[in-house]
Amino acid sequence: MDAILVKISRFISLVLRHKPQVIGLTLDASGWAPVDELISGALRAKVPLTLDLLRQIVAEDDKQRYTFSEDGLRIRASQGHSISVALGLEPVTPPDRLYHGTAQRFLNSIRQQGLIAKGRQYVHLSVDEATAVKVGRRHGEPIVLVVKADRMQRDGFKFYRSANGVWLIDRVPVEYLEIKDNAEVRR
Ligand code: HQG
Repeated sequence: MDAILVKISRFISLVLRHKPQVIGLTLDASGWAPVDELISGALRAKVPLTLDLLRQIVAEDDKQRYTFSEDGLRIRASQGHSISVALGLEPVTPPDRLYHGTAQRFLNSIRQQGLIAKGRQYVHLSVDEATAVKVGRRHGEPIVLVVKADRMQRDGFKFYRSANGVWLIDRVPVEYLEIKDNAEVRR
């Protein structure tokens, strides 16, 4: 995706996940925003957004972060919110193992508290280790934690999967985590 589109996409992510108020937008309870209001708000903020560009961003975004409503009149982020939205996801059975990428420097705290959502609504997990390494690298020297999702599910924890395939859960207590040897991650 062009640099300009990436920049606009970052702005849309800020608005739809974290701060709709920066362009005077209000999301509904499920996180949807009217497309025309998103575009007019972006233009007021000097972000050169058009309907065509928005369609291109939604279609080409590397993580498929955004979804249009069926009628195409509304848009929302599929996951990643810090503001509270009801995505309307049903609990689903996870694969036996899921992965969470984090930074080495958080390990001591994670050993004490398990994984918590911090600024976001959910803890984010992936089905593959490669994705987890990338996610962890955003924060520093990456390390991948294995989540014993089968045991968690048996113990009554609810797992959700976003429209773009990210696994979401409220928290992961430390007894369900395996901390893998970091040498494997660096290979
Ligand atoms: C860590 C990106 C200390 C957690 C990615 C993570 C993802 C703790 C950081 C999505 C902790 C939160 C989410 C504890 C968790 N003590 N640190 N007890 N529990 N942490 O960015 O998972 O590009 O909110 O390990 O690809 O890194 O934005 O979460 O390192 O899917 O679409 O606290 O964001 O997607 O960081 O990333 P984040 P995340 P986008």
